[in-house]
Amino acid sequence: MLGAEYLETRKRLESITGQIRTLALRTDTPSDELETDSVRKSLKSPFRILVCGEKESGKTAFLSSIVGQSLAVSEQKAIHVFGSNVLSTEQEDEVLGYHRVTEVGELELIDTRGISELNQQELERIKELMPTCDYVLWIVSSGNPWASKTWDFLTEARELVGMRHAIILQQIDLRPADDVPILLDHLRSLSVQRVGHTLPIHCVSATIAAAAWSQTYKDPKRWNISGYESFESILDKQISTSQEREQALRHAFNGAKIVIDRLEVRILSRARALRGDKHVLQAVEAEVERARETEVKNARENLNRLGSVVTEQVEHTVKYASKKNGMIGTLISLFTRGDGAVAVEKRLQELVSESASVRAREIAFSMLRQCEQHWNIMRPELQRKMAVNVVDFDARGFERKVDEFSTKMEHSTRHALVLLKLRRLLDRMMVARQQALKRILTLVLALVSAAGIIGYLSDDLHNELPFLILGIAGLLVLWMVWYGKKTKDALIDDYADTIVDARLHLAELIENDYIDEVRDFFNGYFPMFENIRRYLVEGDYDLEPNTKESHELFLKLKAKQQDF
Ligand SMILES: Nc1nc2c(ncn2[C@@H]2O[C@H](COP(=O)(O)OP(=O)(O)OP(=O)(O)O)[C@@H](O)[C@H]2O)c(=O)[nH]1
Ligand SMILES: [Mg+2]
Repeated sequence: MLGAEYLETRKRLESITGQIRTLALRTDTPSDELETDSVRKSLKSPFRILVCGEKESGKTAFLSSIVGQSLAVSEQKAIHVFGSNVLSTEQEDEVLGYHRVTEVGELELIDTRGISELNQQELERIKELMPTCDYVLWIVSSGNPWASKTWDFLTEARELVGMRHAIILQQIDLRPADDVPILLDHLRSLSVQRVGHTLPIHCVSATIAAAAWSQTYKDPKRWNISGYESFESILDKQISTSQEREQALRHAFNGAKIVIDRLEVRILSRARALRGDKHVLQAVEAEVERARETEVKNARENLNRLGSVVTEQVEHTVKYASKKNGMIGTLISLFTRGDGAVAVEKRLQELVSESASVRAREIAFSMLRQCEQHWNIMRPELQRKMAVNVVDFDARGFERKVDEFSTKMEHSTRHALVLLKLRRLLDRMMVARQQALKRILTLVLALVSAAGIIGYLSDDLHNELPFLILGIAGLLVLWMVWYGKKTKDALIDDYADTIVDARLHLAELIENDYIDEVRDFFNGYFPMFENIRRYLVEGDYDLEPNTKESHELFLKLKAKQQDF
């Protein structure tokens, strides 16, 4: 095919520019240099070949044999353009007709009416077309190669076509082979006369070339004999080295080069921006971590506050313990198994864990306020340095953390109280007291019983023994009351001291849980960084293939530069 080599180069350049445009679109990089009509034309414009010659010189037959397709039309127009482009740049009118013929591919073949039958307006129109053509071929038939009108027009139009024209000596099959050198000599001297130098001359026979075409292949022997083979290869070379064509490619190449350079800069600066964003995020995360560790370091104060909830409940618990060890409570416990210490401890646990929950809430809310303040200071700076939107403080998320914190600390305190085994002492003291009182009571009851029995068995109404025994029992009861009160007071005091002493121990027991929960509390920041992290990950995800692609395109483009 005509211009195959050039077309191959152009196709590759077109594909590279297409890829560059896609990448530019994907990375939001302006690619205006590749969107211009001139670039589009440089990469798309078909090869224009225009034929001129006398009537019946074989112009239509010549063009038809190039594509193996009859281009004869019945329309009586001076110019017929045959192209495959749906959007032709040529306007159809009474002088020019456009015919879509897919077989011509990247060519655009322009046939004209015989020169002697063209009026001035039509001649002017042909002259207008000439500078836009890759090649103008002057068709002369071997029967009449000195066709004067053709030579006159050639002379007139020589400035318009520059070096892009040649003579086609058509219908050579009608002449004996010996005549051809004579005709060529004649044509050469004519061209020197008319244009000052010898024009390229190609001897062809459209009839033989037409016979070379078959449905599926082109008979190489006939093609060779027809003269089309050598005509095509010469024209091919000329097209490939054509300055206009080279300039068109260079124009598109330059546009592509500007855009690829811009893309490289863009991708580089994006990579730099992403790296910067990553550092900013890391710095903010480090700052959050520092704030968290400071909070952990200052745990002691809050732990003491939490531990002190146990001392705050001393009064209530002692009151309850006192009730359990009061007269009625003690009497009941003397006759039943008694749950005194268990109930007191249960009450203590309830009171302590409830107020631990309230205290933990206070602590968590103060951490929340601190975090909020901290975020409000960090946020504007972060936003200034980052392209992505930096979210507001996630108060809701942190409130959830407050709930979690207080629930966990409530559980932890309850558990720690169990581990403290405060009940043991109370239990021991209460059991000892109850046993002593039980023994005294038994003795009182025995004395009362003995007094009763003696009184019953004695006939002497004035027997004083039973009354004496009853008196002793009465004294014993009084002593029991005194002893009960004394031991109760001692027991309550001891228990209160134990609880007060437990404060520090409690703080120690909940320390690890407290630190874990503080650390977890600061995880409330995580969702606020999520969109930034996603943005960075997506940026990285795009960046790598984009960088790779832009490098590849750059190299491909560089390689293409060698072609012209
Ligand atoms: N023997 C032979 N005859 C040819 C050849 N090329 C064309 N002819 C004949 O020459 C005549 C004119 O051919 P066309 O191709 O119509 O010539 P044209 O220059 O287009 O003529 P107009 O459009 O009328 O100006 C036709 O009868 C063709 O069959 C050839 O290579 N060899
Ligand atoms: Mg014709």
